Amino acid sequence: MWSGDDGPVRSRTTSAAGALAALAGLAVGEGLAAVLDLRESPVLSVGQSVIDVTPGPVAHAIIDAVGTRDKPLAVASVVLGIVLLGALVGRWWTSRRAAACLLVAGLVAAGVASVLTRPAASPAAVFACVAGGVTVMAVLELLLPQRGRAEPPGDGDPSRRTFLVRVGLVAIATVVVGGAGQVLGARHRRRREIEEVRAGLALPTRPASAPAGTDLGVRGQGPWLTANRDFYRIDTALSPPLIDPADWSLRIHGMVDREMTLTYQDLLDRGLTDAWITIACVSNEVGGDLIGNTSWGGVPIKGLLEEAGVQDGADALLSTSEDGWTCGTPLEALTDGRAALLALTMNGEPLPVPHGFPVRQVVPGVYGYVSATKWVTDWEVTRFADFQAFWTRRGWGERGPVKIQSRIDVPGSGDTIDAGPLTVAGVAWAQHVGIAAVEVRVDGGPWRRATLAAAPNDDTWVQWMLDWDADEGRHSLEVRATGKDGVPQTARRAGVLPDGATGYDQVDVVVG
Ligand SMILES: Nc1nc2c(c(=O)[nH]1)N[C@H]1C(S)=C(S)[C@@H](COP(=O)(O)O)O[C@H]1N2
Ligand SMILES: [Mo]
Repeated sequence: MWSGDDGPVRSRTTSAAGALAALAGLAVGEGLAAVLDLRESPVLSVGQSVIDVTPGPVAHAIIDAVGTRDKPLAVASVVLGIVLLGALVGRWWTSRRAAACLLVAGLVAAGVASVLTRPAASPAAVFACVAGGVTVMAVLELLLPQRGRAEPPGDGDPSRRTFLVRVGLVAIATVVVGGAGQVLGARHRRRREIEEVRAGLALPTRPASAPAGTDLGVRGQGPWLTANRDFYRIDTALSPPLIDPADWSLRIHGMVDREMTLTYQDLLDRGLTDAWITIACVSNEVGGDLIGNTSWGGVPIKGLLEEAGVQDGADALLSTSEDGWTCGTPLEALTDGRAALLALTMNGEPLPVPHGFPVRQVVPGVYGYVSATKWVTDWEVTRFADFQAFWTRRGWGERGPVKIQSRIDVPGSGDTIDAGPLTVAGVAWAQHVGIAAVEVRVDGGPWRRATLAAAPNDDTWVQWMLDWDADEGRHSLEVRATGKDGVPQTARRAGVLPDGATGYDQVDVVVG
């Protein structure tokens, strides 16, 4: 039985109708975005705005908790938020129509504000938001028409059957429109096109195998050479920019003698240099896996800056990606002779789309957020005093040099292992300084020196291993590294904010 306008059954019905109307509105907005070839749908755009306005520490806590699932989470939260607000609109629809309409208008306004402030703003995106809002109201008008208080529909009431039929029809239409948008979506078509262009590129490199002696091959330890598909991915892009190399260019300007614009072919004409480089994220906790090592192929940044002619007084390169992310890199790290690359390839393949296709930066010795701009399209030679980049504005350190770190991979934390001989193994890194030694201690005892694997240069991580005769009981293993500059890793524990975590990685095991 329906129990009158304000009863619990009625309010459950109106909430459900509102939620369905919100889903229908989303389907129409997203479907239109797909059909109109929008770079970013309203939901992606709002999700992206949420990511952009999230304060640094909160963003970090979220990445920490959910890892690289932060993107689906952002989208899911936006959808859930809209559905919940839709339920409220539904509840108000018959009793407080003005408030309900205001709430819908507010949601549309938030969507419009978001799509208009994105770098890929377009009037068509405004249209998609408005159409979504109109759909919400149209569906509610269909499902919850104003009716006289004298005639509440009962269970066998024809108006209830009509209601249910309409709910069913709207639900089917929502799924069809939403699904069609996904399948026919221009973005998906575009992604396929770009993947084809990428697959068709014949670049003068091939996948390399790990140099002899770099991989100790200890069971349970990850490989020295990280496969592209296993490489960590961190960026603020909800959907990666899709750029055809034929359309790509890099503008170099600011404190330079000669402004330049480089095309993809211009880079290929200069010839590609290959370099083994380990890159790491500043958000990598002690013991964490936001780090990867591969062979990058590209044009040395130093030579390009020399061509442009850096003027006196400049100390920073402000790089911007096609989707508006910014990053400031110390000019020193780009010109002191280290293998700082404008990279086109990753492990012998054109860069995968999520890793910056067609062109990104890779700089050994500084964290990704101050150096590794993916989908890069603009370089301004400037001064740190004159700008703040995406993450520095959110409280992260200005220059971001990588801190020396070491990690125990085998055994794993909490493992139960058999008593007897065992190989403890892991990795250590201090890019552009190099690792001189790695030591391990058990239960706070004396430090014992581990065996180091080979490394082709000082810009990659180094695998290490140590034999341990484990006796029964609970044990705690710790590791520390010393750089080739003689400086040991600090024991002092620090979190990742503002410029990278410190402290020893520790693994507790039960030997039984
Ligand atoms: N355009 C763009 N480039 C970016 C980022 C980003 O958010 N947008 N994130 C940076 C950060 S924080 C890191 S750690 C590296 C990660 O590179 P990867 O995803 O290829 O591992 O990319 C850097 N380049
Ligand atoms: Mo990062």
